[in-house]
Amino acid sequence: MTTVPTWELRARFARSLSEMYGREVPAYTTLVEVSAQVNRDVISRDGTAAERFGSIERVTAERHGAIRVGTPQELAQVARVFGGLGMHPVGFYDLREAAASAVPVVSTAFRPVDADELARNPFRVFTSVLTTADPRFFDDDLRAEVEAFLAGRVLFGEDLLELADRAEHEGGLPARVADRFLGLAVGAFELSAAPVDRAWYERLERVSSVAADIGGVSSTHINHLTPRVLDIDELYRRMVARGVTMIDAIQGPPDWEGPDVLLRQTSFRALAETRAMREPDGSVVPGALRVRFGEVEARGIALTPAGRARYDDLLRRIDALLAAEPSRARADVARELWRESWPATERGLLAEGLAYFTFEVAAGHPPGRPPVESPVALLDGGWVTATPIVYEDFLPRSAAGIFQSNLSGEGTRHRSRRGADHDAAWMSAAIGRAVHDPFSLYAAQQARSLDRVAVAFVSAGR
Ligand code: OOG
Ligand code: NI
Repeated sequence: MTTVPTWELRARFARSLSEMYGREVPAYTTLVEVSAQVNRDVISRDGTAAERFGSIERVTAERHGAIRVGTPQELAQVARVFGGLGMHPVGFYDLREAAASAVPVVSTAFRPVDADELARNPFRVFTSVLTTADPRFFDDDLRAEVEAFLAGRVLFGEDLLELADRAEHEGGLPARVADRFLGLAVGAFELSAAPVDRAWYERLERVSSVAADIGGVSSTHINHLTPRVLDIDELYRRMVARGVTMIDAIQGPPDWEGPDVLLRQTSFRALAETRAMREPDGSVVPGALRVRFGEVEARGIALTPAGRARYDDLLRRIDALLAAEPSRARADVARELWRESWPATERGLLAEGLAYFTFEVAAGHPPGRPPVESPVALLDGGWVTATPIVYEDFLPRSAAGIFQSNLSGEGTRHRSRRGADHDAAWMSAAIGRAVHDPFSLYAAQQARSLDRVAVAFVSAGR
């Protein structure tokens, strides 16, 4: 029997999830259609330059999802499911202080880490876990009640987890077993028809609607699925023209003439969905919850720690300028500052050590061996080509914006209490697997390419 390799399991999982989510949230299908149109138009406008950050096949198939779980145990189980799909935890995001409203979660993203695997299918899932141990959100009594509720539910059955482990150990699954694994995996993220206990849900909602979405129900569900688009400003205009109410801005770096860096995202709230509600008297009545939404993103070059520090500093300066002159449009202020402080070319980013690239020996390079070593000197001398490494991760501030646009009320956060210490090490221990540092992954990819270049020049005896 033929084996379905890991990357194909992941690609099929992303496709089935997309079909399921399209049935559940029809506005998602519209978003995917408009994104595909924009991508086709950009390709015919810009030709191969449009594929600088990934082939059109990759970009068209590319999605990220978001899910939320309640406990470290559930997180460890999710990690097993994603492990079977070749997706590993990368990065730590602390959203507890990042938004104006209360968001009691910390997060990581599960994604492929090897360049080849990313090129085959880059599916990633932003995964958050409820911080029940954080006294700023939960007092001792509520914490005990939430934890007891969560301990009593099963999100992922034993058979699903065993198949995931097998897929991980064997690097794939036999075809028929693969169908079963993917069916169970997609099913685990489907919106449940089970009645929601209204009183319990509303109690958690007073802490945060994110707490209610996670701990107020007996299953998990995909919260959103995000396609990738090559021109997000054009996408935004087309969605508005179709009458979709978008959030009032595109988050992340501004629209400008230089190279795209990191990640730009925008979103809209999906419609309320019918959910059965169990009332305190035991009766079940139709109700509605509005918890999901549509999001779309454009991706650019991955930044080095120095590049990221400059980016974060620019955001602070934009905030300060806007605080001083609130009547100005954020996008204009951002573009102006950007032009002053950000290199306008990929070469500029490389020369200032702000972004990551992969290097290859250039066709028609000068004879002999390069007399220089620095990547930018190799590039300038015509020895190598430099291709940007795409940013594969998330931005805490944009993530907080997404959560924020999804919240129905402020919630409550006791700022006077000390928060629970949750960091990347806590996350690794909870998951039972090391959480990768995104910068190290990009740096290693760049370093490997430089090694290959060095070996090529030496072994050619040049
Ligand atoms: C996740 C929000 C973060 C993104 O794209 O930054 C996110 C959530 O709402 O659960 O998906
Ligand atoms: Ni998202």
